[in-house]
Amino acid sequence: MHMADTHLGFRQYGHTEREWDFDDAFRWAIDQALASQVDFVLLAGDLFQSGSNLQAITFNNAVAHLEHLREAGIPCLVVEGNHDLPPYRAYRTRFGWVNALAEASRLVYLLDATPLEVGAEPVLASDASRVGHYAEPIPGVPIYGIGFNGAATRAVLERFEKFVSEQLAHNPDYAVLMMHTGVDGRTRERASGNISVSSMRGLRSQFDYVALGHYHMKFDEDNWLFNPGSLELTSQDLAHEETGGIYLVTVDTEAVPKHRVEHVACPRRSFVHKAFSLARTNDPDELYGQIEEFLFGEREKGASDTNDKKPVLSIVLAGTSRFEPGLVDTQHIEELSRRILDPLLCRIANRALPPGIAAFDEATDMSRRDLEEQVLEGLFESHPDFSKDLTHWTNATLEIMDAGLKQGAADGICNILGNARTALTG
Ligand SMILES: [Mn+2]
Repeated sequence: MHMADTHLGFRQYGHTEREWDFDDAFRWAIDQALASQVDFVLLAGDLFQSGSNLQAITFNNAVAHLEHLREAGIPCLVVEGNHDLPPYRAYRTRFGWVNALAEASRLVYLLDATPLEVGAEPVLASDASRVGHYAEPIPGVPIYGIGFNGAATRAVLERFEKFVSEQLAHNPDYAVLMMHTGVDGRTRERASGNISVSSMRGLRSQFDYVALGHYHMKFDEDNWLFNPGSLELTSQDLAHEETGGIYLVTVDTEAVPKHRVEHVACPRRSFVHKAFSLARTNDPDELYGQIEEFLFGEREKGASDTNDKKPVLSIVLAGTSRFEPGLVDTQHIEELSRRILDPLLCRIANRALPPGIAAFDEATDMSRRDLEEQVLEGLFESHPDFSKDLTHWTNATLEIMDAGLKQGAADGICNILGNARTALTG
């Protein structure tokens, strides 16, 4: 089983219940490992939300949950993520939380093998010493790890490739490389610490499975690179992505391909998010009506949900308002929300701009989606052919953008446009 980014101790929005959600998700993943009787677990970094400010109870819960794996004789192999780093890391010691859990026999900690001098033998982690450069939970199946290396990632990978070509001359039955790193092209930001799939090519013949962590959305590449996604939702911005979870991997070295990989989504608290544009609303009462209608719709949807956790609700007011946006009573919106949807918590952000202001400067904590919606609305609003069906064309454009990003064929995009036009003209 492969998981990553469990972020234990994340008190999202300052809410204790959210902290327990992350704990529940971790427990769920461990239960999956137990139920499937896996041979070993890979945890590709970011076990904790904050190694530099780790609470005793969070550490204690990790110890307790991991104990279930130990009792079942299932080793849990881990690399250190950027969130796991303890404070004072630079101060003479490399001992961190992951070491502490290895000392307590809860984890097997895989250190980067790359700093090794050429010719030096990598250290095999064993039951006696649960820290090493690689582990072999099953004879003939070596697992190597590379933790978070930030901007040095590319250089570390080059050294690792050299190390592998010199040291791994023997032919293992099945080999795994576990890494905590981002991959180019998976978010719009380009981070210096990312790897690109092409830069990994040299390792393709040496490793059968690359177990990634770091980015919180689920993705896989080439039946070779696997990123399970964070178990719980760490940011509203990722709510539209496929739900993160675990990979259950079945290996048959005689078969082609050698593995069968199944992703199981983690049952999560639901997030309900909606942006209302004040560009389309004449006064606060009309807005309250729209919100009420939306909340009733969500309540209906939630009724058929098997998840009994109350949702996290977020409502954003955006756009250039037709009236003074300060007239909106956010407390009233909160009361409506509590009465109709009864969420765990309700976040309301009024980012609407007063009439006549076309610019927006408060984009910092808007989701990308809201921002795009706002920009498109602004563009369509100023165009006589589109302004009367603003929402319609905004939605159609967002759909086309999505299709484009997913490398949709031109035909698919034409269909979306055709459908959008037919919907208006009948
Ligand atoms: Mn993470």
